[in-house]
Amino acid sequence: MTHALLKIHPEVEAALEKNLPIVALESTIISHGMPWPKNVETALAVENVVRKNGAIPATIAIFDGKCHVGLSKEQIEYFGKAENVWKVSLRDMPYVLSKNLYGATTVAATMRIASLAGIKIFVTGGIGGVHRGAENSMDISADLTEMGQTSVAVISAGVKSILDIGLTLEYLETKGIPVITLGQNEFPSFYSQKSGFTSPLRLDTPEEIALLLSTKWRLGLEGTALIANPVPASQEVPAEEMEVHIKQALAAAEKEKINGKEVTPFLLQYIATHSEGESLQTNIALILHNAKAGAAIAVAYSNLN
Ligand code: PSU
Ligand code: MN
Repeated sequence: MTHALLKIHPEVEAALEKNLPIVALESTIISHGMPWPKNVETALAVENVVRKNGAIPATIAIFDGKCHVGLSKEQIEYFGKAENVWKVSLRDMPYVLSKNLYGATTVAATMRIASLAGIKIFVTGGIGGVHRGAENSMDISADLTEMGQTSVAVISAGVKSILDIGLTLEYLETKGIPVITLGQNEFPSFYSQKSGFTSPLRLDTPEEIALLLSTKWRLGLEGTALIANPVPASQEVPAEEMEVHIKQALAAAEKEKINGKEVTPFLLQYIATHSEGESLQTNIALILHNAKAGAAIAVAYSNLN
C-alpha cells in the first residue's frame, strides 16, 4: 500500500510494480539552485538522459499536501518559475505539507520521499555538507544526517568547495557512509575532477557499484553510499579559479549576515553570477553526466534483484 502522503506518477507506479530501474531527482536544484530558464531546460534534459539510459525518472517535489514522485513537464516548469516555492529539507517537510504549500526538496528530503516510495537510486549535482567555518557556525547540512540513515544511493559530482571537503569526508566516515569515486582515485570537487583528497573508495563500473549497494543493504547497514562522479575534463573549471569566486561569495554572505537555509542558495547564486555563467555551464554538464551514471547504476541494481 502506498503511503498516504505520497502521490506517485502513474509511470513511476508502473515501473515500481515491475521492478524496473528508477532514478529519483531533486527539485531544490530547479527552484533554488539554478536561474530560469536554464533550470527548467536542465531538469527536462536530465529526465531525458535518464530515459535514454534505460531508467524511469522521478522528479520529486511537494504540493497539495502530498509528496509527489514523478512530475509532469508543466509541474517542472512551475517549480522553475514560481516565486512562492519553499526550499524544503527535513525540518520544513511537516510544515510545508500540512499547510499545502509548494516545496522544492533538498537532497535530504528527496531521499526520504524516494525511500518511502521504494526508489533506491537518486541523482543530484552536489550534496550539502559541512560548511567552511562550521566549527563556529555549526552549519552542517541535514543532507549528511539523512544520508546516514536512509537507504537510497546518492550520485553526485563530489562535494562543492563552498563546503569544507575534508570535514565533510570525516562526517561521512562517522556516519558509516561508503564514499566511492567512479573511475579515479581522487575525490572530485564538483567543478573540478580534483579536490586534493584521496577518495576513500574507488569503483570503475555500475555493476560493481550495484553489487556494493546490495551487499551493504543486505547486511542491514542502513544509509546511503555516496557515489562521486567526476565532471568531464572538457567541462572543468580549475579549482584555483573557483576558489577566487568562492572566497568572494563567502565574504559577501558574511557581510550580508546570511544564515540558516539561505546560505547554500546565496553562495550558489553569487558564484553563478560572478563566474559569468561558466559555473552554470559546468553545473549543467555535470548533472547530465551524473544522470547517465545514475541510470546505469539503477539498471545494474535492478538486474541484481
Ligand atoms: N549544492 C549544489 N546545488 C544545489 C544544492 C547544493 O551544488 O542545488 C542544494 C541541494 O538541494 C542540497 C541543498 O540538498 O542545496 C543543501 O542545502 P543546505 O546546505 O541548506 O542543507
Ligand atoms: Mn545549512
